[in-house]
Amino acid sequence: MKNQELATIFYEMADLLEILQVPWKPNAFRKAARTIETLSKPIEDVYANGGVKALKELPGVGDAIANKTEEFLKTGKIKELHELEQRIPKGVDEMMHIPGLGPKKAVMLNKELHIKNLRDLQRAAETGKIRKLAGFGEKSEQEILKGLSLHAQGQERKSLLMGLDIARELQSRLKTLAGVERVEVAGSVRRRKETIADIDLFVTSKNAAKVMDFFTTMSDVTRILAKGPTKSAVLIGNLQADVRVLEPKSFGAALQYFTGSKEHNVRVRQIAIDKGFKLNEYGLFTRAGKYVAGKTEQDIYKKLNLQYPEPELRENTGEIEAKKLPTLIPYDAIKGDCHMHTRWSDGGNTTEEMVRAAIEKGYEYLAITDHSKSSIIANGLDEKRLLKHCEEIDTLQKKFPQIVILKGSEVDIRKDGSLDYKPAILKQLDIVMASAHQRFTPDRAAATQRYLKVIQSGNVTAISHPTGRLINAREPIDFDFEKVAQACADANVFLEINSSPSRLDLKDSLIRTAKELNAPFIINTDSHTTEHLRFIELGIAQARRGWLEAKDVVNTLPRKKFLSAIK
Ligand code: DGT
Ligand code: CA
Ligand code: ZN
Repeated sequence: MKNQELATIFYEMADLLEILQVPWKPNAFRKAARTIETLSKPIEDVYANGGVKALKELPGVGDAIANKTEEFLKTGKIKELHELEQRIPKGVDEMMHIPGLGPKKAVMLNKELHIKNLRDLQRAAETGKIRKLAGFGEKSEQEILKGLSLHAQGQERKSLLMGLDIARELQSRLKTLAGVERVEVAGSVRRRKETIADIDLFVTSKNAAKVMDFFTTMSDVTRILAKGPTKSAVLIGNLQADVRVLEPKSFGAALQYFTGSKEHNVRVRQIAIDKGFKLNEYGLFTRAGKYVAGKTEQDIYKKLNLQYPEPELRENTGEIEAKKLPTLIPYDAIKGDCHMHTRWSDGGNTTEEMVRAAIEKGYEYLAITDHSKSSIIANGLDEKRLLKHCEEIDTLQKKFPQIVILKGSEVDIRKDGSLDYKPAILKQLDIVMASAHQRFTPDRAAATQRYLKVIQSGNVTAISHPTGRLINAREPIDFDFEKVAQACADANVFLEINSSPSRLDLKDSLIRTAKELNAPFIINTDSHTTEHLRFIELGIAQARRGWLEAKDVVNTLPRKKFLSAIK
């Protein structure tokens, strides 16, 4: 699967074009990169099945980008990227990827301080050289240091979406091999952790050698890290994937062991010892070494007199002690997606295309929530366009009676805690998602007050991506989360679990905190194309990691009950 590799190239080209101040092209490349990185099927398959024409049907992919994609798939590289790289001073490209630095600042640092790599940058920031430059200050120096450390983390851990996509692709390939019986994914991917370091795959097969040969010679392997008789590791793009071949008799034990987390396993192993057993990746044994269980995970937990914990719960955060574990919200429980964008603001599809895609997903309802007027770069709607958009939705509702189309908005929260539209306008909408997109002064008390004012205004249904973090790229807004969650519980304002792979906001631990305060939840995708509707799975995964049940999440309700719940 070459999606990530190609998307990375296009992002890179966008950045370089931006440094060269080429107009609009950077955004076109970014849009295409986003489409490709979130595509559910391998880009090479799209091309193999339909050629350049099929590529051009992807949102944001036109002639030029389709041809570049073809060039990449045929030759493994894109000539223009290398040409662009020649034109950019050394170090600028690397620097502009640091959160808090853009292309302009990166160019300046190179020009004025001759910074040629991240090590230079770190040293310059630490020794107070940057604050002396025009346009920089002590604060931007601090931000650069913080950005450098965020960047260092980002280099190691990949998004759950990428982990899941590649793991599933590898799983389905391995399943087609003759002699292979079971293939399972373990590790942090199985626990649906928000970021992952690598992919851990487990196979039962009578012909281990064949599995090893196949795995290390797949066309998208960029490097073979290890190849042994029953265990191999490769890089796919820059993501490591490990595979092990096991005996059926110890399959459950290995799955349990390698699913982790390590902290969970330490506890389970201690319990085994306390009960007179020994537990390892080969099975559960008596002290004398007699095999007791190991074929399935359930057998092992049962023999230890423990409830079976779903993988998402295995973090040693109370799942062992809990009197009764929650019945986690099922992956198919969501009945409608209530946060998505169309071409009216910054989405890539028309309203009708989004509606059709929601119907195809089997939803009973959806909400269209384009941006409000303060989101200028996102082409936010002023009042006039908002009302026009509502008319379009009325027309579509007649055309598609099988689904309820809610008129909504993702409304910006302003500095004084007021909303971007007047209450009289908001009253005409079915659903109002309030978003803090702008980060005013970083003042905890003011940020908390701002949220409280919004929640108590009586004009909003939910708070979107409440902490505003971007994984590995942007810190969350600093505010008193418990106070805000409590206010949501009191005012029946929903906290969104935003499923966008770079957000996953709220994250697992905050979901759990809010649940303990009885705050209500809604899980949405914040889709910008029809393809993004599949992100819902990631949001549900985080909800499960936050111990939520279906009843905690309003959009598990069937349409009638849902509509009265959000009134
Ligand atoms: P990751 O890869 O950092 O996203 O997270 P994991 O949990 O997938 O960690 P990984 O790949 O290093 O190991 C997979 C599982 O194997 C881990 O969750 C638990 C188990 N494991 C690995 N090393 C140890 C260890 O030293 N002790 C115990 N008890 N379990 C381990
Ligand atoms: Ca792992
Ligand atoms: Zn949005």
